[in-house]
Amino acid sequence: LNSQLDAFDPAVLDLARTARRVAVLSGAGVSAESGVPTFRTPETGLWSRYSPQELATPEAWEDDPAVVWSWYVQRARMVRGVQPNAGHRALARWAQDVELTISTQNVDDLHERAGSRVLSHLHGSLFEFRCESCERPADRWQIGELRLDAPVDTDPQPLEPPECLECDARIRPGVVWFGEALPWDAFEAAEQSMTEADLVLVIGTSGIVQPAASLPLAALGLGVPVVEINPEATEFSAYADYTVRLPSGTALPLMMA
Ligand code: BJW
Repeated sequence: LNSQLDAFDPAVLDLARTARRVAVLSGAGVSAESGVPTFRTPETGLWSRYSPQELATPEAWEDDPAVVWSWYVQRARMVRGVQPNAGHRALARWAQDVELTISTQNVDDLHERAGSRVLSHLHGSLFEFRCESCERPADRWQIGELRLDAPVDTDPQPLEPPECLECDARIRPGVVWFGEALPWDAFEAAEQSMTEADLVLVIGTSGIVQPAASLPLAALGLGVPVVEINPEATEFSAYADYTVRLPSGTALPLMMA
């Protein structure tokens, strides 16, 4: 425990003790200890010829919708099969004592399942599907057919996306792909939470993907202290006031102890 506490600048522990309004920006790293691969982990199996960065694009969807659709169905199943970790749980506990907002780039629901209310899902959700043309949410039975509660298929076959009952276009995953706009309300709410906070935590994100990665800059500009929690150095490290080089499942419970 002592060696883990050595990873903290004492000022970080002071900030955590005294903060009243905490704004969190989380990324894939916060779910890594639950067993969810981060975005920069290479793909295997049916998807091995792509990287996740290539699959999460409108181009991949146009080229091979069945491959992209199957990837999202299996990822939704995979997330259903794992549990929130100590980092997610620590944030949910902390929100009982301070005003804490979570803006996440993650499309999983592990913050919610740990008991947090998420202010912004900046990149959408694995569990929302809509028509690519008329934007009508997919019908309940269509989602039921996907059997998202089933175990991950170890040898998945490409699966054609269902059709919209309204306009016959394809149903697509409710996530934000590269080149697509983020949901404006979610982005604005996240930005406001950063500027109104007295402590910002940037947890488990590589800080590469814009515009989400710029959100903490709004806080920095106002002199709000920003702490990065990530075992590795990132694009964001140079800007952070403090860095905690530990996995979030270790760091967050210690910060709240
Ligand atoms: C741990 C840990 C542990 C490990 N504890 N930590 C050039 C310059 C600037 C911008 C651009 C550019 N060229 C293109 C752009 C724009 C582009 C972009 O930013 N590209 C970059 C790659 C350069 N951005 C966009 O296209 C965005 N849209 C946009 O700009 O729209 C403009 C527009 C305006 C108006 C109209 C129309 C358009 C959209 C971005 C959408 C991103 N979507 C994805 C996919 C979501 C769906 C899905 O999941 O499939 O979101 S991409 C992917 O990256 C996903 C993630 O949310 C996002 C961020 O990744 P994250 O969370 O940081 O994960 P990793 O894997 O990168 O990092 C994990 C970290 O965890 C690492 O640091 C580890 O060390 C750490 N870690 N274990 C704590 N235990």
